[in-house]
Amino acid sequence: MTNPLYDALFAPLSGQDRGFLHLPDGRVITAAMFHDHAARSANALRAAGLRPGDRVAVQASKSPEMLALYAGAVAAGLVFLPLNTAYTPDELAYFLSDCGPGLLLVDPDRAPICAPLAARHGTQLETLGSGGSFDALAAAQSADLAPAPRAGDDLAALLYTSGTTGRPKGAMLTQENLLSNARALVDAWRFTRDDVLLHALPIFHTHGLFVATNTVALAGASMLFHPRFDLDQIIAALPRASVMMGVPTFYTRLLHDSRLDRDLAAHMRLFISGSAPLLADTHRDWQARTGHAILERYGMTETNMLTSNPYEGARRAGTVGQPLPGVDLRIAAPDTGTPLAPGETGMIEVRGASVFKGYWQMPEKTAEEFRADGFFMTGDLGRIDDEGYVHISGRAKDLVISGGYNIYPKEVELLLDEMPGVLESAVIGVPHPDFGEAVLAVLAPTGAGPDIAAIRAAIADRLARYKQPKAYVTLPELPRNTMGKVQKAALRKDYAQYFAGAGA
Ligand code: MCA
Ligand code: AMP
Repeated sequence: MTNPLYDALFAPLSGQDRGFLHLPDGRVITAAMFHDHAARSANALRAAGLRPGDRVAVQASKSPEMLALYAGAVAAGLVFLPLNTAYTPDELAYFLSDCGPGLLLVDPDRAPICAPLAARHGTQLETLGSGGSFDALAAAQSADLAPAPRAGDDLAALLYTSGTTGRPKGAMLTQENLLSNARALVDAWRFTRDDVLLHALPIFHTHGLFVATNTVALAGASMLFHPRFDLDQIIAALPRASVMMGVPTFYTRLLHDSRLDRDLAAHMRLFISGSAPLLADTHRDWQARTGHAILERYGMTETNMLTSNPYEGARRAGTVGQPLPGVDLRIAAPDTGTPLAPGETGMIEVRGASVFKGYWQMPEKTAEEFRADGFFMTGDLGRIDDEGYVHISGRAKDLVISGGYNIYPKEVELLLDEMPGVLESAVIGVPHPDFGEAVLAVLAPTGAGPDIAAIRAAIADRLARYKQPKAYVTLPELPRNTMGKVQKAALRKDYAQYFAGAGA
């Protein structure tokens, strides 16, 4: 039996002298070195007692070691669970209790904070990178590897997405979900082994981990592997790259820099944007400055990539393009699931090989989000125009996307509602020049009213920084409709200009 994802993505790297990861400090990790590191990581995971199907959680800085751990986990048949480095120990505790990983890997400096947590959940703890304990364990292993046999339907990864109830759900992604999507993207975006991807995204989410690295690995291409988006470093690296993938904030930050011009982008073949809406103005400004039309695509953690503007043909500003091969996409009435007439706006629903298997140990929640005929309800609202391009017009789900990170207001509101002086809260996303949307908290007071400084301090250790409101306003009461529901749309309109002057 085979291990389809490992066999297609990572086995072919074996013995190849070509560069695979080019690091900003000048170090080059060849494909062969990466392969061997992945093989040692797989053997180390086994030595730690993990068996196929077990979860391995990692909350660590972006590094070649972390990417090799992912490849090693796939090789060993484990379920890879990457976690945002911004999550606080409180947030981490939830993931450990929800899916019981056999092993948690963290940066060495986080070990003292995470050790009691791991002990409480019966999870082994190792440290990764900068001479961590797992690196030592891996170095002691052989690079000979017998990959664990896996079927396409077996899980390869578990990625948590927050929910409208405030309780994160683990999206179960199979080998086939990931592999089919990587194949579709290599074809759609014409990746070849000559490509060099400028990689500055985090690798704990679908975009940076699967869309970027799976595509590169499958194509036999290479990456300029940057720890984060640093404007100067990105500008310095662009002339050596052929493709960049980014969230819209990457593009708006670059546009604010006078060094961005046609010469700087002359070596590039393709700029891709996703994870959040790219403003049509950004698309046009980018084309005017660089001569390149950004290719916008759309996807979700649960579904992988669903649509893409064409490689050849018109890349339309303000649209996310057409469904990728293998993706059935329809627009349906949100309440009933009845398909709507062409051009009408409704719920975007999808079906296909890249769509996940369900939420970890939440069969009821899973059933609620699928129609009887197998279509998954994305929670995004949109329409398909007469040339087949999908336009996203809004969200049926209460979600804020800030700089490409998702924030579910409910999770923040539950914390704010507990604070002294707060009767109730409404958390909304309003336009922000740098992050696209930013989180604003609207509070209704009780008693002496809220102490904002105290609230900021109280949530600091409980909520990842990017989820924390960038500003607070207090109103005598929250606006409600006749049904008693808080009118968030009205609040979003009232505060649409709130961050207009914020630095971009
Ligand atoms: C950082 N901060 C943020 C964000 N990032 N606040 C809100 N939203 C954010 N995205 C906070 C910092 O903690 C800091 O807070 C302050 O804002 C300024 O930080 P700064 O140094 O400017 O930020 P940065 O480190 O430069 O990061 C901005 C970033 C980063 C480069 C846009 O957020 C990023 O890499 N985003 C990509 C997210 C991503 O990969 N999403 C894909 C999800 P303070 O100063 O108060 O301490 S996958 C997905 O969505 C689907 C499947 C898809 O379609 O791809
Ligand atoms: P996540 O659950 O983090 O995978 O985020 C998925 C959500 O990001 C989708 O349901 C959309 O709301 C949003 N999204 C991703 N790509 C785009 C895009 N190109 N334009 C608009 N929204 C997008």
